[in-house]
Amino acid sequence: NRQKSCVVWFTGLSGSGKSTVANLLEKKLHAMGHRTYLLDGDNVRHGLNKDLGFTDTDRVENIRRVAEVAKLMVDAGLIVLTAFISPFQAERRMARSLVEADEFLEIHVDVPLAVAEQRDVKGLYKKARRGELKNFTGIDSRYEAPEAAELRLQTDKLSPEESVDQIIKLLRERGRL
Ligand code: GGZ
Repeated sequence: NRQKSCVVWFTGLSGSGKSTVANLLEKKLHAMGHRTYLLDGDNVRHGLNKDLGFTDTDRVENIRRVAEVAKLMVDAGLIVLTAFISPFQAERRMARSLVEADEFLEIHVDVPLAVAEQRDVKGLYKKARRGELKNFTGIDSRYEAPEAAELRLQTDKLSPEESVDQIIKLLRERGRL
């Protein structure tokens, strides 16, 4: 089970399915005997980044710190999964630049805004539409779709299992597993 460490960087709207796919991917990788760490809002925005909100400036800093932590974890030999909206092209490019070219896989979890808004698991889109939540991605804060992601997953057409299978296939093709 000699794994080569890397970053699997998920990007997509709130409600696109990043966390669902990342959590299932982590479960499968564990079952295969790989050592991973999943960075997401739950373990980063409540701790390391609890001083940050959702202005453009704060999102840039959020992603900068996540990218630096991901790099450290790659140095430690882990397969690092990150699940943040990471809405801006420039910060995703920066995150990529911190590791070797073949160590960064960008996964665009892509659903139409209407689908994410329809799901609205936490009712945040509704709040944003009512103006009770400012700077909400897709409503009054921009999302720059990736131009050259290694993989695009349309989670309104794929099951979580199918999405994970595609990522594992890609990791194998790229010699990471
Ligand atoms: C977007 C927000 C906002 C605003 C709170 N805009 O669906 P969720 O709830 O569980 O995931 C979203 C999460 C986004 O945090 P990230 O750290 O991934 O964002 S970024 O990469 O842009 O820094 C959402 C919740 O936080 N949330 N307010 N205004 N999402």
